[in-house]
Amino acid sequence: MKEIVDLRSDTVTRPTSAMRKAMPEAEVGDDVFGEDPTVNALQGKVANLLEKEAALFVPSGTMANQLSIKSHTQPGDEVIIEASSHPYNFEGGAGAALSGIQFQCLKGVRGILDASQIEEAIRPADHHFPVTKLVCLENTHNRGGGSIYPLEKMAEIYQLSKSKGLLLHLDGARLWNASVATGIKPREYAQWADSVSVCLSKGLGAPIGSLVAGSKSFIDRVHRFRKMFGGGMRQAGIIAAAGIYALDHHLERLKEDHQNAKRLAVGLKEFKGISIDPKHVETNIVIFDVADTGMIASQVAEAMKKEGVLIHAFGKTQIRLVTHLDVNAEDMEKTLDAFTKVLGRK
Ligand code: TLP
Repeated sequence: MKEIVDLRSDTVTRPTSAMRKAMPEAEVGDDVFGEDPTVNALQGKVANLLEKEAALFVPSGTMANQLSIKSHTQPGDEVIIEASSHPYNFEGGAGAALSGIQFQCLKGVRGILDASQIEEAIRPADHHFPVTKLVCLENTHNRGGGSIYPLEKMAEIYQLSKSKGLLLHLDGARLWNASVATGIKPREYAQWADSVSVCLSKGLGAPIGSLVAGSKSFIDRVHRFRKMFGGGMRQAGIIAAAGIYALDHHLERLKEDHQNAKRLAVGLKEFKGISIDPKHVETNIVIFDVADTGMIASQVAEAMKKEGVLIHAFGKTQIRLVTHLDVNAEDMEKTLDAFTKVLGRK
């Protein structure tokens, strides 16, 4: 039987056997009482990596982002965010439903905003307007094609936010990828945010889990809302152990995912009708347009599936490929061969 190459997301990875072995051995306790030593160790480790006072383990990246938004805002506040960002587009409308905030969306370049755009968007102190309270950034930017926020841009936006009395939340679901690609430490990025969410279940290959990090008083609020949203877990050390294993063993190897993504981008550039610029592929996400191939994205995805390669159709003409722990260099060649069958060469 043909091995399937699954490039739909880096969330599809299965825990390695070494990771699975680390899980049943974990020391556990009731984390709602704060008594799970493995959860506490993971929270300490992530707080330390991000150089924040505290961190809290939560089930998902969505919950990490939404608890952060909830903890930073009041209903009716406005949150400035990039138009193709994850919290605005892919979290089920939670910002409005759970926090009663409204987003003001700004268009970035591959998801990256400039401080000047944000400055212009901040509402004046006039009772007609919502209160601008929070800025959300995403690094790497998913819909931006895994683009990396330049550190100096984050610093500028943070300094602007402080000067205007705003808070800044960073969706760092793939901050690990940005860090490995640039050599800039996660804490160097995190210094330019009041709160940071990070995921263990994307490139790092853990089955479950994200964390929110920030000041002690902020995390205390997040903790209260985690309880309220039903995200308090009990003997969660079983899954936290997988996260600790992932941070210890799967960080540096993200480089391989980036090389594999680059290989795909360079290979795809050769195809007729595909528009892609390999220099825009900075980490593990490859997004390209198939408008000029004569096929729409869902047809390409369907035809690729028949060749044993799963890909994600993003809208009518865009396709996303994501590299991860469960695919290797050989799979990239198989993928390019499958594209040759489906699309034909230039
Ligand atoms: N992204 C998923 C899908 O939801 C699109 C994916 O396959 O990429 N922030 C960012 C930047 C994300 O990419 C994701 C997941 C999340 C937050 C949410 O994480 P989860 O899925 O754990 O709630």
